[in-house]
Amino acid sequence: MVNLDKYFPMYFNEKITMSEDENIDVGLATKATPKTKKPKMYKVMLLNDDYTPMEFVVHILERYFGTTGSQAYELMMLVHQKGLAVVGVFSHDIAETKVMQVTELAQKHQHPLQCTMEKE
Ligand code: TYC
Repeated sequence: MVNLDKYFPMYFNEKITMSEDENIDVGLATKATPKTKKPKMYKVMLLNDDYTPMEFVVHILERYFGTTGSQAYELMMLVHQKGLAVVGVFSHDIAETKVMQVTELAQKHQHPLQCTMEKE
């Protein structure tokens, strides 16, 4: 039999030659933390005011929040009566974009409509 130790002494140190039992954990470290995290979600809210026309809010809800006309009307009335309502929940970037789009269109039409986001 070839005596490997003679040619490769560096591979035959104490550790390598331990019994299988003693070596069982070598190289088997596992990650305790998961590799993926679920994204934080953000509520986008509309606030009531006395001046923005109801039809404008309905239009906003249909255009940027994917509601049907009747869902939009119901949501608009909820904001109108309660003062505010969550109109959608999105990842940070999408929520930020919705807030910007609503705010820009409201400003363009000189309506004081407020749209904000908040971590869920
Ligand atoms: N209160 C407004 C009105 O009576 C309508 C309105 C609804 C405004 C919802 C803003 O987020 C809003 N014309």
